[in-house]
Amino acid sequence: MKMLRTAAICCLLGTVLMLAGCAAKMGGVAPTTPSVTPAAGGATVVIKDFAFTPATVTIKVGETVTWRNDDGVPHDATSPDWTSGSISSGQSYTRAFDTAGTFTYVCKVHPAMKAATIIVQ
Ligand SMILES: [Cu+2]
Repeated sequence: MKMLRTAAICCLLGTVLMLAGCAAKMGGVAPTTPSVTPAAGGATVVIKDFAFTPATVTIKVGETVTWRNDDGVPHDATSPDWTSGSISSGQSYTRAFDTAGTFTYVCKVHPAMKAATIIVQ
C-alpha cells in the first residue's frame, strides 16, 4: 500500500516537473520589441499616398502631434491658426497643443488632399 502511494506521488511529481520544464521553455523565448514606439503623450500622423493617417487623432491638452511624411513629395499640415511649413519627404514635424479644441487642417500644397482633424481634450 505504501509503495503504491510513493509511486503515485512520484508520478505526480514527474508530471509537475514536465509541465514546469515546458513552461520554462516557453518563457525562454525572447519577447519581440515593437520597432516603432509611439512618443509618450502624443500621436503620430503618417502622410502617405497623399493622405493623413489617421484622419482624426485625439490627444490631451499639452500633448504633441507628430506628422511624418512617408511620401516622395513634400506636404504640410496647415490650419487657420498654424502651419507646419513644408515637410520634406522622410521628415517629421511636431507640434504641441496647449488648448482644448478641434483643429481641422489641410495640406496647402495639395488642395485635393482630404482635410484631417486633431481633437485636443
Ligand atoms: Cu500634400
